[in-house]
Amino acid sequence: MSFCLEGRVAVVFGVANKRSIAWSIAQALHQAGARLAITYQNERLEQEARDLILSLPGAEAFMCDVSKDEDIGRVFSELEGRYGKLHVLVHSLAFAPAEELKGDFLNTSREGFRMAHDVSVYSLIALARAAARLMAEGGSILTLTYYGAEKVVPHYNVMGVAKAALECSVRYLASELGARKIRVNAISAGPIKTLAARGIAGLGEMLKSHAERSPLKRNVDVHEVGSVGVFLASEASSAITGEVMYVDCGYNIMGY
Ligand code: NAD
Ligand code: 0WE
Repeated sequence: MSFCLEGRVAVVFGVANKRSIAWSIAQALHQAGARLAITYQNERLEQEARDLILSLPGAEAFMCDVSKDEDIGRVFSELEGRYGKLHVLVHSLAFAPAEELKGDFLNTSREGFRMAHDVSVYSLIALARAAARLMAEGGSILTLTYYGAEKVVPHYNVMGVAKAALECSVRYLASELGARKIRVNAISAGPIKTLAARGIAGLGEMLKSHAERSPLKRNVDVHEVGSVGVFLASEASSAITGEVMYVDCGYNIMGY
């Protein structure tokens, strides 16, 4: 049993800034000894993301918009040329148009639904396919999900439907990739103040209520997601696949 990732190559998708869950996971993987490739979405985030990524010794930065097949193809051919093989893939990204996270779920638009599922769900399938080709020695694929996939969280709306599809995709991918010694799991994190959460109306109240109701009587620290990321990426979790692991201070177990 080992949490050590020395000699392992990991690619992490979804760093926007220092608050990103992807960044915490990347730092933790680095501390465990992994060689890191880290991606950011676009030119808008480039300056901040590149500076951050290059501050991790040995880490390399790549731009990838996961809604573009060409970007995914280019990044994985760069990874193949640079590292030859891959052991860990972290998928830490999601998007729905802002208006879908405000009003009624009943008013979800066709385009909002399509975008949410394309960026937040299909991308896991596309990245897993590209990564699996390079995981000749087996590997571990991780994604990030949220409780709104299974219970109604007001205003999470179409993202809840997308996260339900994401969790289900984790099971189908785990089933198919198991024979190649590739594991696929999701971390269901409690609410954390990141860029993706900051714009949400009522986030402050939600964090307060989460801290009051969770068994541990507090909110999740982003570093606690990083360490579970290392666990799921490493041989310490070698018999765990297709699973959703809660990193939420126990919030999900409560009925009242
Ligand atoms: P974040 O804003 O730091 O990360 C989201 C990332 O998605 C950003 O880096 C953004 O650039 C990227 N992204 C969006 N569209 C993209 C595209 N087309 N191509 C490439 N990248 C794209 O916020 P975060 O909270 O760290 O979110 C990471 C993951 O964690 C998401 O899947 C989110 O749903 C999940 N999550 C977040 C929380 C929370 O409360 N913050 C809780 C549970 C799960
Ligand atoms: O998965 C998420 C957020 C994902 C997200 C955030 C944004 C904000 C900016 C996806 N798309 C967008 N689009 C934008 O334009 N979380 C788990 C954080 C989150 O989001 C909520 C939450 C929580 C928690 C939205 C409503 C209610 C609760």
